[in-house]
Amino acid sequence: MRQRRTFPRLLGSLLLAAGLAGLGLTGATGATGAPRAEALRPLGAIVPAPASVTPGGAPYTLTRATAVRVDADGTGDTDGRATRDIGRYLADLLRPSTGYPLPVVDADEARGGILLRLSPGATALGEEGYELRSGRTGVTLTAYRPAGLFRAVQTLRQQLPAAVEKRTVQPGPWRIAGGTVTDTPRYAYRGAMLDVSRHFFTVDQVKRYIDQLALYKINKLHLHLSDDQGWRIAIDSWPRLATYGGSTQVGGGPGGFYTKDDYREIVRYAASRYQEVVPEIDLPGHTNAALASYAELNCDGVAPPLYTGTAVGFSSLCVPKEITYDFVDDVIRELAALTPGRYLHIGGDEAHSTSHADYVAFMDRVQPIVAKYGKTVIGWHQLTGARPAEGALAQYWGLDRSSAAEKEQVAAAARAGTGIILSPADRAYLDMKYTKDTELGLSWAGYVEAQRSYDWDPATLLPGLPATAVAGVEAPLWTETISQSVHIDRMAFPRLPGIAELGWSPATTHDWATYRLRLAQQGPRLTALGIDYYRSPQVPWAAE
Ligand code: NGO
Repeated sequence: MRQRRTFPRLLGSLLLAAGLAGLGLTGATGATGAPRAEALRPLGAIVPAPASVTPGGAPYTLTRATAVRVDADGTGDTDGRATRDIGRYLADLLRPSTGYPLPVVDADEARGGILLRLSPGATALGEEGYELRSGRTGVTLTAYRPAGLFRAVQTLRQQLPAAVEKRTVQPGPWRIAGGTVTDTPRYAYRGAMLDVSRHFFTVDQVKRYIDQLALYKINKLHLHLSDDQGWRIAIDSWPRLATYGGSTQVGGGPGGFYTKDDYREIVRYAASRYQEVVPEIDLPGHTNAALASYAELNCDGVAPPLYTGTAVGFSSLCVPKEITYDFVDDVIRELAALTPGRYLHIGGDEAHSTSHADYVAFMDRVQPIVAKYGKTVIGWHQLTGARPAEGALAQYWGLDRSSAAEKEQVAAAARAGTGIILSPADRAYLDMKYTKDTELGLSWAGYVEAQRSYDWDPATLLPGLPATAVAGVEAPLWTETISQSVHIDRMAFPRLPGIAELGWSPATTHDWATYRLRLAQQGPRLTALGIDYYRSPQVPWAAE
């Protein structure tokens, strides 16, 4: 690969300031009184910030004659299917607003236009990296692997005016600034979690969120599939889990569950957006829905009623009973068989009604079951109080004000080899209220405004944590107060893009003062996508 220039903070700020001044902000009117077309977005003024940007040369302008060309003789996509699918995805994104035909063709059937190519030589780009080159005659997206091309498409999309996201024909012009972006992610794990247990969300609602996550290069979709208030995945060997345990939700609504085909459809759709589904069955606490469905899982043999409140920490599987492990084995076997991804999340948080000794004994038995079915364990960071299996990841959800001892327990596990996913609740939890006036959400971890959620460094958050132990970041969205897509939109945006940037962009680009300007330009794009985001007063939102 060619020499790369990193995007130093000062240069970045200057370019951005100059570029944003030139943007002239949509909605302003020119001398004639007509709305001024959005000026050219400076190369790299996107979210997440790219690793390396070299602006220069003439922009490329999409026209009615533009073709999307695919060249798929590359590594890992010998029949060209993945590359062609990404080309189609791109054309589908651009057609409604541009009104152009944008045929998807083999690379040698046309010239110029937008070329998507896999290059077997571009190993330095890794799984998800890409290069975007834009000039007068065309745009070329190059990657080593299909996932890299998919990420490149998101960059190209964000370089175009926000109106490109609309579903009706818009005036244009559709220009992409000239130059080269070379980009690889800082962390391999960049997740978003959706709690479908407290409130159930349909397959279509999950797909909507997947599409939103794709725009910010998220690559893991963690589904919190079971909790006290609802069991959301069909398990053939224990059918009442879903049919009875899934029959309600917080507040007493009808709940719901995914059939195995529903779940496969979510997995397939996520994969088409290069997101790996990480299913979670929360154990041994947060299990009231299961305990209510099968009396024999309870130590006293009596099934509790279904639960529709929001308290935590009151339920536990019966650690001494053998049937508990038959149950866990069956559930993990069936879920692992449905899940092509590497991970299986076993919860492990707030097991307040399980003794420490029982908790450790339980985790000693359950982690090998996950391994037996070919998956890698993820647990909430309380797992570090037991004996995390080799290769396991622990998901840290503590706070600035968490005790030094709790933080050290996690850091020590990391030094002993456990990988860490960072989801500090007072930064990364999307269900925390922004301010005291936020209608939705909780506030037990504090208020989390846009700046607070962005302004931390995954590498230094936990004292004594080796930088190499950080697998990445994840933004969880718990849904005690959230029951509709518009609620998801309002809580995830604008914080989700910030967490996504922490996961993707090099530490050298981390700077709130310049980030907020790039974020401000996302406003009209989110609106064009139909996302009614929280207008944080900390961000100088671009006019719409
Ligand atoms: C905690 C708790 C969840 C709540 C959430 C609400 C974890 C890991 N366990 O996070 O059950 O839904 O807070 O913010």
